[in-house]
Amino acid sequence: MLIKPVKIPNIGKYKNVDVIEIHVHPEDDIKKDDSLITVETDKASMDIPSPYAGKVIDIKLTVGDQVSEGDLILNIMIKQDYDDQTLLYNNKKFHASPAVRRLVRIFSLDLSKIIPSGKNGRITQEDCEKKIKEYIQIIQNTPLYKNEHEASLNKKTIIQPLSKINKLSGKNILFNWINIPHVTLYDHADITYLEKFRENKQKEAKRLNIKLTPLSFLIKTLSIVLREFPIFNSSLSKDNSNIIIKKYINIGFAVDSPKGLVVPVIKNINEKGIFEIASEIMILIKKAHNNKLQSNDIEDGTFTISSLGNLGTSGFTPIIHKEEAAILGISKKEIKPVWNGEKFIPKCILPLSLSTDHRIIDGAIAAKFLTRYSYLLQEFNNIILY
Ligand code: CAO
Repeated sequence: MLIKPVKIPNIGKYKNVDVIEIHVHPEDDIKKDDSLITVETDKASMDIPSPYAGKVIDIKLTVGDQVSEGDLILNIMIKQDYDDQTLLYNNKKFHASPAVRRLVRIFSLDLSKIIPSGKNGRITQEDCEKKIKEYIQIIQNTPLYKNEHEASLNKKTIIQPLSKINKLSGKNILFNWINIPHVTLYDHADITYLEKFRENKQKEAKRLNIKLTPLSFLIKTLSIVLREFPIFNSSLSKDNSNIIIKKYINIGFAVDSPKGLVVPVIKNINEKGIFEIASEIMILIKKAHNNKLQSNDIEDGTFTISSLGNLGTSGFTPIIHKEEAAILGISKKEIKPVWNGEKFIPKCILPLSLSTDHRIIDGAIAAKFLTRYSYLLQEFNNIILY
């Protein structure tokens, strides 16, 4: 799929004409030449047709706006097959290696728009990456609303600057969302025993000054499954031609800090016990809340866990971090009736969601990973065996 802007075409000598009707809505599937809007000049009204078939993403105009040639009407998601036909035709004319052509296919790039820097006009991987970065920049710099500053002056809206962390994490999140093909699987785990065990250890934790939440148990169990499924503890090489499997297990955990989302990392989990992990979690959360995280605290993660369980939610799609292959989302545990073959019994159920990079991990292995994780959480008393 490719997102394309649709702009006001050449409308002759007219400028600043009124938009009097909008015929489409976000999410509409439209055909090429369907009417998008009607504009009115002092002489006549005219319909502006869609140059593409596809799905409307968002509409950038409202009735009453004045528009001229080149103004943005809406963004449209073009159907892959339509896109492929036009791009394939264009792209055949240019020199590029199979690896570069693969990248071009993944991102639906138009080679005619890329300036070649290779020998004899060859388009290199770096040329493609430069173009992708340009597109990301354009998306980031496109204002949400055409008249956003005017609206603010009229006190209809409030403009609130993003924090430094929001800006930085937003940039990374956008990059990861665009560049990594995500697949998310949902499951749940029966953590009744684990929660009883945790409850029994609270006295000891208190004595050690440790806050013992489910997170350290979830991280410890995760490290065992990562050892069993090393592909989940990997990343793609820069040229996308190799999988780099890491022998160390460093798990990052998302923290909702007052300045925005940060992800400190606990290193070498396999060498640590649950109290030690819980203690590190406390230290890193404190640093995150006081804006004191050092680069060493947030570097070298191999897998991330994002827990919204303390806040609620029954499921969500976590976004994979750059240089990782998957991410685990945790939602709110709940006591639910579970049928044991004879009667319903109350069980503590924890919802899980796992997003994987489909280039590295397909749905089948993701399902095995998640099922195994759920099993180990349920049979937490056996964890010492692995
Ligand atoms: N279900 C229900 N309750 C849960 C839970 C779950 N899955 N996980 C934790 N809780 C409970 C804890 O047990 C604790 O209860 P008590 O105080 O009674 O013991 C309470 O929620 C608060 O826990 P906490 O927040 O102090 O600690 P934590 O280890 O559960 O979580 C952290 C730490 C950093 C993950 C969390 O504070 C946080 O910031 N979460 C948000 C992460 C986030 O924003 N992710 C989204 C990324 S995508 O935008």
